[in-house]
Amino acid sequence: MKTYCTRMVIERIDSPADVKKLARPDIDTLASEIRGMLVQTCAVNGGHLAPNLGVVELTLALHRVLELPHDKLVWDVSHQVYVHKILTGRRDRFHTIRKGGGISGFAMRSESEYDAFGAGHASTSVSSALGMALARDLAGGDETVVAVIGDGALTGGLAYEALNNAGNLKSNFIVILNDNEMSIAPNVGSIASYLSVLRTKPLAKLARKTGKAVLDRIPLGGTAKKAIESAEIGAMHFIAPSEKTAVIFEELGFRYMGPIDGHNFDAVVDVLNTAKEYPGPVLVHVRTVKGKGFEPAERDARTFHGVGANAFEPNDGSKKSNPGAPAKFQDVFADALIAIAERDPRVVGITAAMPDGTGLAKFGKRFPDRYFDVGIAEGHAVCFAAGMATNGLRPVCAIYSTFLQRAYDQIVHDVVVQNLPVVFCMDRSGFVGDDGPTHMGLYDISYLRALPNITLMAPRNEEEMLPMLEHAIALNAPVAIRYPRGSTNGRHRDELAPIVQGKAEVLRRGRGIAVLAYGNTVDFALDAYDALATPEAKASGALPTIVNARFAKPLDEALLLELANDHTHVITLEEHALAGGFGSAVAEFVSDRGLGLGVERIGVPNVLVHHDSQDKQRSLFGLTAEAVAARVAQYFAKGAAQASVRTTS
Ligand SMILES: Cc1ncc(C[n+]2csc(CCOP(=O)(O)OP(=O)(O)O)c2C)c(N)n1
Repeated sequence: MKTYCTRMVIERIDSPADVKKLARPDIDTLASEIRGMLVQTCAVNGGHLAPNLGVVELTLALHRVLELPHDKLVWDVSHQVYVHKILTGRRDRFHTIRKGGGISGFAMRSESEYDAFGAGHASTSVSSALGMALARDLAGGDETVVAVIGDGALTGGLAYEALNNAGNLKSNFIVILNDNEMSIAPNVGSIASYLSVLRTKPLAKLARKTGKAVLDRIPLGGTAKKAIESAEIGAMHFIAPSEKTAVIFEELGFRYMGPIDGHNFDAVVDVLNTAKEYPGPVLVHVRTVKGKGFEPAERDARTFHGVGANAFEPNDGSKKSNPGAPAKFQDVFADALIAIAERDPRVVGITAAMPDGTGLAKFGKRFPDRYFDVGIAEGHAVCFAAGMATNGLRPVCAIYSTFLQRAYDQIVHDVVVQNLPVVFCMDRSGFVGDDGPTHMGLYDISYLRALPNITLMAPRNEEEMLPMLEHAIALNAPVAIRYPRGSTNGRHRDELAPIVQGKAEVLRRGRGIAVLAYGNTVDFALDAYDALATPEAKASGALPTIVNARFAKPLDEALLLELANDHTHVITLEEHALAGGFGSAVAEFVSDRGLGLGVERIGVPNVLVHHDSQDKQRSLFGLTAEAVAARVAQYFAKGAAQASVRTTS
């Protein structure tokens, strides 16, 4: 009897060399097996499903043509690197992606020699790949260097700085523009419109007219030529030489090749082989469909750009509901901003390509004329806001803590130095969970606290968002408000004291030790208090003071002076780096004033925080009710021991 090998093609792929060995029909089988693995894994672990489904053939073609890891392949943002991971010896660990201890959802140099450059933020690929190409030239090397950048990431200014430099340096390297017409939401701006012109008419028509002559001059393989000649396979057209000046990339000194159907494996292989041989910088424009091969993701690439763990059914893409889930900070922020904007026509909202993640899309629906998505352009967003503020508006920039890092000089030079009333709403401040170190919002207090004029605030829970935002807009000066990913545990909903500039709120009065909590850490402090408040503790008065700090700048110095009267210790809590954070501000004041207070700071020491659940990340650094309660209990136990030593001696 004949036996058949039922081993899947994907099981034979342990390195890019195995992709090179595959018979051509096996490539199609492999593509479909990879898509199956992507859907099944993202349904459980969450992740960037639609971007990865869109680059399956492109990645396979790159692995077929390049000699990895000798050649260098750089992925922009690198959220679309899953297929590359599956093909580079990480297939067996793919089920661990984004889980604590598992592989990262982004490219990481420390994870694999095939990850030439780490990323997580957009628009860095052309610069870093160009740097690699120049280093190769200086060393006399021969490796091919390729950057893959999406049309969304191409809205970021850094990419243009690199293109400008590359055209001048004339080093050999390849930029692949993966054009799927989407950022997370539909791509915006004139570059997006320009690409759509390039993608189709009138250049395509023109190319068809002159196509044969053009093709004869381009050293393409047979498959690509046939594909172009038949003009049946997607939009595969080359630009006629006479039209080259109309192509911005040619103007910048690149040889432009495209647009190519990025799902046509053979055509992409041919074009890559051509680009590899071409002297000087080449830009290959491929068109892909975000979510390709999984109908729900093709239909709604925006939702399937990034999905949470266990968020959809892998068989039909239907959403798994999470009844009773508390409103997220991003939604609470959007509602608060809308409420304020209803009363104040000066208020406008700005997002840098994150309309859904920041909640600002909802504001945009209510106030389409006062809503601005500027693309992945945080620096521009901030300077644009500064300009608006000079002309009487009250711009609110909704930008994640980590992405605001991109705009630091604009914050300093354009907003703070001119003391302009721009409000920064920094979602995803603190631990972000499964995205890992590139996305952690752990530095904003440090990088903002050094600046004059600016006020730094953090709501302890969702209910404080509206009054804080009102306060921020009324201040008529730069303000930054930080709040975490998701929501607080919702257990502590005491009545709110009015927000007063630079004033903290004392929530529980104790003695000896005070817990000064900033932002969402107030809940951990209150939980700790509840756990400590036994009848004995209440009777002996061995309970801490709990403070909702509200402001990291200006600090409530009067409260610290007052606490120094009947407290010997303070513990500070923050979901932030210890260096330069809220606790540092407290320690500086205590030291400068020579107050007799011991300061213990709980936060993140000088280490990278890797992907895991937010809860695990919190417990790793002692930001839990249990850890805080244990520290306070230790303090009182020590005090009691000292008291008993005193009384017995
Ligand atoms: C500086 C920065 N701002 C915002 C983001 C959030 N972000 C991640 S992917 C993405 C869209 C990228 O679009 P594109 O490059 O076209 O890739 P696609 O997902 O469409 O393949 C955005 C805005 C980021 N990673 N970096």
